[in-house]
Amino acid sequence: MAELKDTLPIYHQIKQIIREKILTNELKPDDRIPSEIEMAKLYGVSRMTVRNALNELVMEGYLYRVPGKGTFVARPRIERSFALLTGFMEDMRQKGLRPSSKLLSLKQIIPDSVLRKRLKLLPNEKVFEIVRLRYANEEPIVIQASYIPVFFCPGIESENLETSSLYDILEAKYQLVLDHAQQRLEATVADEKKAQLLGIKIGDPLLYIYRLSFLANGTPVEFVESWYRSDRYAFEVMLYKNLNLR
Ligand code: 16G
Repeated sequence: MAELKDTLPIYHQIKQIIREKILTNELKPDDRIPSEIEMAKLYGVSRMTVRNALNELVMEGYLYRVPGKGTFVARPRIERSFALLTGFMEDMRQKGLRPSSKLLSLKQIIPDSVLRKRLKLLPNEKVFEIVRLRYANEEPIVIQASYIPVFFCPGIESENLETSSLYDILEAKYQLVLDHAQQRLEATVADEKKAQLLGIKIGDPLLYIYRLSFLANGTPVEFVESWYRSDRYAFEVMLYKNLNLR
């Protein structure tokens, strides 16, 4: 029988043991963990106790269940720091993941009044609406809708937005160097369309993020709405007591 320390509730100790095995890579993504019965025997506890520990690990995103097959180790969330103004492809490459994108639509539209104000446009100035589904290692992670005034990037339709980074194109072809951005993050849930694109269930949690990016002189260039799978993506923010950044 495996050793348990007696200071913490038993289910909590079992949870810690499994969590540690995941964090130290002893248990790897998609490994099947022993069944409730096997673990109950191993630790000399009831099946209910094991189930409580596993339920919490599922809720915290460390494990996932496949009905009829068992409980498996989840892939770690992709963590992203807020501080740097980088694009999706660059972020993924830095993490050693393979980024790819599917262009869902690219068209010119007349922005509604909210978007027009955000991008400081005159009435009738059009924007490109670029909608992409973006993957890391072939797994869908985020749906992104970018809005950029047409006068900033005429002809962007002929660029390959599936294989190239939008930020790279803006910089290399249109000499638009983004300098800072305002970003907002909210919790939401997947509707039918988003669930289908992201390979999740309707009502599953999503991180909704919008970002308005500016040139160094304060001109807004791009407004983006993103819907991230919250089981696969996490954001981290560094906080300072004294802010001397600018
Ligand atoms: C990031 C940005 C998004 C930008 C995209 C460009 C967030 C929340 N969003 O995903 O605003 O449009 O990168 O990526 O970080 P790309 O240069 O790879 O096309």
